Amino acid sequence: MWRIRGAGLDLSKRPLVMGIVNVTPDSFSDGGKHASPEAAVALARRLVAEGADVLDIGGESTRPGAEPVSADEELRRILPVVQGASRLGPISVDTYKADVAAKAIDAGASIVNDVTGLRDPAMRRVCAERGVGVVIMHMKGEPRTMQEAPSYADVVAEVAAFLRTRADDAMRAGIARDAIVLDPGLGFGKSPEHNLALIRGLRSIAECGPVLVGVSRKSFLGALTGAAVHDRLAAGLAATAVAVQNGARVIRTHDVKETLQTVTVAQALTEE
Ligand code: HH2
Repeated sequence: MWRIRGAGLDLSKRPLVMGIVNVTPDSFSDGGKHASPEAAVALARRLVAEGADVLDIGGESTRPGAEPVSADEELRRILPVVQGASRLGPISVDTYKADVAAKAIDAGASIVNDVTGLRDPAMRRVCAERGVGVVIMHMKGEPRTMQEAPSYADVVAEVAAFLRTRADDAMRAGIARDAIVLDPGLGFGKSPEHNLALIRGLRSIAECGPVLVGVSRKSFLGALTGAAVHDRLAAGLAATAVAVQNGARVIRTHDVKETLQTVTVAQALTEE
């Protein structure tokens, strides 16, 4: 079970599908499409109807090269959507700002998805006090510059060590072990080859705790296939199937219906 604020999400039957709701003008694949609260809540409703187990609501793009936005602006974007979507199912808030997380939790979120891996002690405190679930993600550098020649001696070992350290810090701050999900952060300070190595080597990260991956529409899929951003669904589903075989327990995606079919079949074909 993934413990999320007094409730639990069952990670044992099949991998969970986390549907992406980007309330941003500039996300890399869907920027501006759901920027009004009404459009974002309508998307949330559609993703739940398609079978999303969790919704991940974000108000700041973290695509390569993105500039940060203020906490006030992020809250203005997401709060009405968190409020409007919270009766649909469990809500995750995609933020690295402690203030934003606290207000989103008050508005109904029960998971904090932090692309900086709970680096900020204030964020660890907020998550511990409120008993929310957390996603601890690996990122090398920061979005503005992270894709400028990322390098690792052994990407899988380094990402696993980072996630283990950050999970230990989180537990020292009072976050329960079973509230924590780990994410290698595909596309965050990684070359196409680094992303492939991480999916191939996911087993060794899964030994540290339940793993979430986000491959949806990402550029390493384009680097492999030549497909443009809106034409990467099949490529992403192939990567999803292998990630599930290698132990992924949560898949973050824009395309819920297709991803749910993929994880269901991949799970059925995976020997435990
Ligand atoms: N990827 C993105 C954003 N948040 N969170 C986690 N835990 N894992 C990911 O792989 C991840 C994430 C980037 O994708 P998207 O939200 O579609 O784009 P943008 O950051 O441009 O809004």
